[in-house]
Amino acid sequence: MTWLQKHLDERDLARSLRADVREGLTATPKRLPPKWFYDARGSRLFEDITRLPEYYPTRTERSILAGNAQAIARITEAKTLVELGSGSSEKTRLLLDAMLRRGTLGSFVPLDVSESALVEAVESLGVAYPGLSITGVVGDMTRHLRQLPDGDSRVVAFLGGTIGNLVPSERAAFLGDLRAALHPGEWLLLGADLVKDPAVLVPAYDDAAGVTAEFNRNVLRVINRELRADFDPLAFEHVAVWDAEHEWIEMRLRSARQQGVRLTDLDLEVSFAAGEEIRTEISAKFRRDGLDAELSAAGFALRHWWSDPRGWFGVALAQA
Ligand code: AVJ
Repeated sequence: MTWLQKHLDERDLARSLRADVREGLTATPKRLPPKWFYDARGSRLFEDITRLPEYYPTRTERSILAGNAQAIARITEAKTLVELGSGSSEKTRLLLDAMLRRGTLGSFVPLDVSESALVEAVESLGVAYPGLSITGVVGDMTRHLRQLPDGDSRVVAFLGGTIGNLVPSERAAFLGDLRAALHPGEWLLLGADLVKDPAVLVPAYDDAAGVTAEFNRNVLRVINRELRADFDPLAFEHVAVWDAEHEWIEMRLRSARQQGVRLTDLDLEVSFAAGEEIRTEISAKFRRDGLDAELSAAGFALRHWWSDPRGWFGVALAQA
């Protein structure tokens, strides 16, 4: 059986896009939040990224989950699996299979801002897992955690390293809210990309085929369409830099020349100096100890930690 719960509609999304773009493009330095990459084309480009030779996180996390899904099912005895930012829910199948084999699991609750991606995932999972109750929640994981369906023995999976899109203060707020939404004893399964040689990190965000560059520029195409703006995406260069102090990758779009952009629906004109950059994403990289401290500060206890042989990606299982 499948269900859909909506906490966001087109109008909420349009409103928050307008606010984010106005705020970000009138700030110094300019910035745009990464959540607006993911329209249908952006989601497809991200799927392409996950298959690039340089982009190791997805396949590394998948190998960790494949090797430990059974242990995760045994330790958590999950009755409900919640997945935040589920996208296509592909890696989730590893967890669902293990939890179903264990015999504890009754429901799956994927949450995503993209209704189309969610509906697609819910429908294909509904066919693959006919005995499972699946409730798709259209929502923003930083705003709608309290509206997650209540249950018992829930495991909240937040995979892919998406926690790295948040700066430390945002992570503290997010983890605190998540802890507050859970009952003591429930679980967080968290995937985090780890600090490593920048010679590995940077190409993962600046691939030879230019897919990440197109993904990055896609936010400008989204703004053009949704806010009737006239960005020339090809007049912005893709930039990926390793910030060693903050231990995060920063993606930026660098204006190739002095130019003006009109955003009709915001009644806003924005000018760019030659070489001026918009920060479009941070992707923070973690160390086990740092993550342990952040989890503890939010009221979670780190119970298990799995990594790959090269120590490139970490999966934490923490208990509320
Ligand atoms: C989906 C946020 C985990 O940070 O690695 C991939 C997004 N950006 N390439 C990441 C992304 C550029 C990705 N996350």
